[in-house]
Amino acid sequence: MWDRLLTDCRVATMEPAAGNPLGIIEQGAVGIQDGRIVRAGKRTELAGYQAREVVPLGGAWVTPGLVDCHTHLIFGGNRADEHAMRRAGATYEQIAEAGGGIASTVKATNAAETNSLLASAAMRLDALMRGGVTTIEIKSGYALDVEGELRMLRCMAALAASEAVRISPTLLALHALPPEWRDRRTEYVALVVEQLLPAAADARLATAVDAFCEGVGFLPHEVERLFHAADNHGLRVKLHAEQLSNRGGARLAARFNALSADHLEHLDEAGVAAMADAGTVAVLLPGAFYALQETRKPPVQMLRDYGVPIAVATDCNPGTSPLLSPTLAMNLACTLFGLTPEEALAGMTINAARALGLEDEIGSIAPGKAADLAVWRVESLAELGYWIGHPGPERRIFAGQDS
Ligand code: DI6
Ligand code: FE
Repeated sequence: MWDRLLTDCRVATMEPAAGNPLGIIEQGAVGIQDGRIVRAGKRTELAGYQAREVVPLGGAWVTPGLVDCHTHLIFGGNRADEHAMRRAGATYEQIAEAGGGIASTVKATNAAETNSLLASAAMRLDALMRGGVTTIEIKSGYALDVEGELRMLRCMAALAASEAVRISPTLLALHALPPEWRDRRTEYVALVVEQLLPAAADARLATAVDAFCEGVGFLPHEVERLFHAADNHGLRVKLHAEQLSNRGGARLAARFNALSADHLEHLDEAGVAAMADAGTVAVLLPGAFYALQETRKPPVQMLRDYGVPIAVATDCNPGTSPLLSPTLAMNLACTLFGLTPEEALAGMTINAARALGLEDEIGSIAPGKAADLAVWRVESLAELGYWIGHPGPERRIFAGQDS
């Protein structure tokens, strides 16, 4: 006997079939057992199965729970003051050079008690979860010393234990050079590569490693050292690449079989081709594009032409994307980057799962996968990327349970 049978619903399995890219099942039903999906199909096909609880959904849409595959959710303070400075004409780089930007969040993060860091992150997490998120990637990167970065990773483990959400922890090892290391770049990279990364890997606190490959961040040869170390410690890699300029980051990431390259506004054809060959997912972050009032868009058509899977994420962070709504990220991806509503939905489900290396576990409604689902009271799926900040699903099901 199954635990639950969701019935009288329309299901977007996100398992593509011929002529049915979203794997839609009209008049569908979904069987759940031990927190996993046992079967999805026509309600008539599933009618013969017994379930302890039958949940009629009155024609609502069921999708996989949303996957936010790129966030910097944990940080102290916020940067509303910079929002004002930017309105007065300052650029992100100018603010960073004047000691604001990431450096100011690092100060606030390191000054915060662990409990208050957790409380503020939980508040943001709650907003994203109410928006339909059932899996979230969180990056460290706002401590910039060994103990502090490990503390950020431990906060992720604590949130995973206390909240009804799956957390994919990423060590954002090379985010910004701390000012006190200004004249010792190489030594800082060595500290990260030789001490921080091995400590995080040994303690199993992170599953992937990331870096900010940019003029205001780290250069490709520095990122390469980090990626070699990640390989040696069995950690997957991801990269903030070609956000503000083209540094060849996407090609570098692809050479290391990266799970994803993220941002990509300045991505060129060589980068797209390399990503296609490596199966690296393109993670688009329209919240940062919007907040920075960028004008150069990622090459979406070229990504499509080369068959690079496209994901969409909030990039929730205090500096460039204070975005707390997954469906608003989908809307922005459609409106600003020209994704179709279907692409935006795939971008926050199956392709986001791929960007985390979790495509066997989550991201679509298929037998054996986690029963992480969202039930939407909408007429059509296009509404998810249509409302400018949809309030979220009517029900959010995590590991088979309403939460
Ligand atoms: N790229 C971003 O958009 C964020 N980090 C990064 O590497 C910005 C982080 C911040 O400004 O606090
Ligand atoms: Fe980011």
